[in-house]
Amino acid sequence: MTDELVFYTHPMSRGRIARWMLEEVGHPYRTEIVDYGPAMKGPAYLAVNPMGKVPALRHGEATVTESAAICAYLADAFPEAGLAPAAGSHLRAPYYRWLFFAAGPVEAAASNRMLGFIVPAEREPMIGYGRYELVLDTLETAVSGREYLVGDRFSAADVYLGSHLGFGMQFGTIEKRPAFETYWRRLAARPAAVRAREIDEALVAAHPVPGRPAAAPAPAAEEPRRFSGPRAVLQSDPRYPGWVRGWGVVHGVSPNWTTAGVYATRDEALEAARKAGKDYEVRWGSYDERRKQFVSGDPV
Ligand SMILES: N[C@@H](CCC(=O)N[C@@H](CS)C(=O)NCC(=O)O)C(=O)O
Repeated sequence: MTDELVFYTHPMSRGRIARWMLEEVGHPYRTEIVDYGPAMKGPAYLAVNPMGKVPALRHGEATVTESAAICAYLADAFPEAGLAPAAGSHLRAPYYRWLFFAAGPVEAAASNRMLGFIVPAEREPMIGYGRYELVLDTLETAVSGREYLVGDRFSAADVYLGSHLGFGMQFGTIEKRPAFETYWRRLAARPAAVRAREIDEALVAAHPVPGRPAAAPAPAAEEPRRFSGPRAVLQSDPRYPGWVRGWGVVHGVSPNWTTAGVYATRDEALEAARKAGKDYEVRWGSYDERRKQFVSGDPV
């Protein structure tokens, strides 16, 4: 058995976090793309990760799953990359703290936010993350006025927590705050981050997400439909004309919106919004990569 690194991933997944970490480490690795659907849920891949989820990493006889664990494992397995403070040093305190904070409270708060779930105030004491705003305020304190989370060096904690901030702001699950944007801009410009992004972007077309074929019929021009009540926002993806990234519910008049990460045709998404049984206003527009914003001519 060699100590080959085998990286199981999909270009549209949290595997992007692990790919960035692999690129930071700089050790050669072999990528196995696992497509959503039967390949990810079949016996061959379930033997690697019984969750049937990506990413996963094999290193010789060792297997590690969970993006945060993969980042931490790689930092320890390749100490020459300098991506973790020395074992036993006091800097392990912030290192573990922010890695675990991102994998636990941040991930849960952002996921619930995406689904429109708000923790009732009386339940906050028993929910690990308490309240979404509390998590964001804590993150803001962590990244404000400093370059990196741990001492004055970039580490695996920046890869993992930074990814949550970056992807979260991109998909609308983490609200944009100046401190997050400053921190993320610096991280996203790192050569390894750029390389990782380019590798995955190049793989997207050949590995579509289920329910979202590579070529979909172009949508007919449609007037935005107006309803009262919470808003469902449809976000189109320029790479897949005619298909929407998902639909989400925005309560009240808010510039923030959420997506459910479900891929569907526009009509399916409209139908799903209708079936939700409430009144919805549906905005149809596009996602401006450059400005990272939903663009719609339709006034809210
Ligand atoms: N906690 C895991 C989450 C992994 C995960 O949910 N991966 C998604 C893609 S981002 C997946 O593989 N979904 C496929 C499925 O569940 O069928 C991690 O951080 O690695």
